[in-house]
Amino acid sequence: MSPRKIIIDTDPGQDDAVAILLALASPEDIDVLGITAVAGNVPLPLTQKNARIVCELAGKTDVKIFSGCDAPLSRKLVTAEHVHGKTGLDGPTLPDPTMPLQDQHAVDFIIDTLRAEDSGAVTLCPLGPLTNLATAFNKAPDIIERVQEIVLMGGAYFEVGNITPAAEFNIYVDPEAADVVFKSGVPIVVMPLDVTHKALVTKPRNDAFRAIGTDVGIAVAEMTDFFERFDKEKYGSAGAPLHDPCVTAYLIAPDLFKGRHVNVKVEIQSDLTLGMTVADWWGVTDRAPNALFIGDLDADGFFSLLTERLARL
Ligand SMILES: [Ca+2]
Repeated sequence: MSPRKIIIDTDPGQDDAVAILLALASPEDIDVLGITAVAGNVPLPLTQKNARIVCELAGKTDVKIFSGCDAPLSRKLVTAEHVHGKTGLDGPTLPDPTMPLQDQHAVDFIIDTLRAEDSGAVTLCPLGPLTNLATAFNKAPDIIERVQEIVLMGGAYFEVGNITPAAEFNIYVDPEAADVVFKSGVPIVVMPLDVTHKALVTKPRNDAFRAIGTDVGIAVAEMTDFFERFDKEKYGSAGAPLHDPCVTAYLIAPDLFKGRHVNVKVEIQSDLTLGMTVADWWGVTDRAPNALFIGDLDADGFFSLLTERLARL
């Protein structure tokens, strides 16, 4: 099989960085057509810069990186420096990037790519708020039916919220954009907190990254070290959850994951539960399934895949 063509839409973020590194380390499985940055964990000037820092760390300076939307469709941007640090990539000391940012807007790159490639040949992989995707779908509805699949990190159901009691960060930041995406009719695979909170970087797993001994291995160990203090304090968990790498790992090894085809709707009105992903896990409504909502993963298999692939960079 030829590698799957993808666009990574991202707001790096330490876990975004690891997701990108996994994709770039896996050319036999994944062909990264471009990386589009969006405002999220930190403001856009930092997310586009961090995307370039990560590609340079991987030694992949030919990857095309685009800057996208700097604010949600109709709300004020909420960021997450309390989790990711001031730069979004706090932890390792990494040099400022010298590789270029493309001139084209991320939204136009998404539109042009979907029109230029065969219909059904491109998968979209959002790792942040869904603003760039929704803007592209609103601007060019003809591209919607050309998307092969959307594999995204976002939402939560049994694990409930991390930014509010009801909502996960990516969906909460731009619930209207998430609503557009979940109503689009494109096949969607969702990596909610329900599964990402099972992908924990325990001490032995962090040691395994460090033991790779390369710049990439050490940087990933330092990033997950930094990231972990927040989750240890908040959840009392054994380490940092690697949210976004679940997306790129799914593209390589879908058998590591288990979920259900269910209906998912995004709350866009209530102040109390804004951005909640209401997943009909028990099939108690007649709403048609629109997403494969993942609930479990083989965590050991996931970390061995990740460590083995990162060692290639
Ligand atoms: Ca992210």
